[in-house]
Amino acid sequence: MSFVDEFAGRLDVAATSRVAIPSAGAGLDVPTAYRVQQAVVDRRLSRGERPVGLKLGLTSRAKMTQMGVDEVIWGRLTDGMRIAEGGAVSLGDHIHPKAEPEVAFLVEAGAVTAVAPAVEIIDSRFVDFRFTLPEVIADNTSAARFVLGAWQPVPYGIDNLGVLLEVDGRAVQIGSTAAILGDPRRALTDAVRLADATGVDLADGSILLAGAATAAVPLRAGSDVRVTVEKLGRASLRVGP
Ligand code: 0L1
Ligand code: MG
Repeated sequence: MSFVDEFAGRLDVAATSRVAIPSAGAGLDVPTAYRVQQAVVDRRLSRGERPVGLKLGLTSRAKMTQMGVDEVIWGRLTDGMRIAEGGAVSLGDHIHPKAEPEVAFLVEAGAVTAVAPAVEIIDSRFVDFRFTLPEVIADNTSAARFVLGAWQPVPYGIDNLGVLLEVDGRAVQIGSTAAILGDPRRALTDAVRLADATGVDLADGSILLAGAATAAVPLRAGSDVRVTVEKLGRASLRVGP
């Protein structure tokens, strides 16, 4: 078995068995990491999931500095990751999930045609979210689940909208869409460039999660999580056991 298949298999087992694996530290390069990511996602597709889009990660200056990089990273979304607006996510289906507030774009013919508030659930398959940059790329950028609020026309001034993450009605993170690459519309430019460079199809109707506007917050069973983005509305989910 090749290194790529073996590593993808370990990440897949970690996700399905909910047992995190330790970081191996240095040794993996970024191009190989994206091949592992593809192999991880292929395993999901072979179980019947469908690709529905892309997500960007490390889009805030704070996270880039923390990881010592100046490029965003990207992962793939499938229909199996999507939770309906107001739906439930089970804590027991994950390792140590966290919620972060995002905006999502609907991409048609290479352009953004609508935008929605979103909650992304990230769940690293590495112990304690400790990984190298290539490892988190291999791990599909910690992608686990996402919820989209209602699609809206792209409002004027989307580069500086207030973002609120609430748990049980209490504000736990407050930020601005400006934290997403300085302007979340840059997510499209970056995603198109990355898709072109790697041959990934950003098909009509693709969802693009543009990146987090604040730090991520650990999920607790029994809580309600809500993201509100000024002018865009809300996306919410319940956390079950
Ligand atoms: O969506 C994200 O920004 C996550 C990128 C990976 C880093 C992490 O797991 O915090
Ligand atoms: Mg994210």
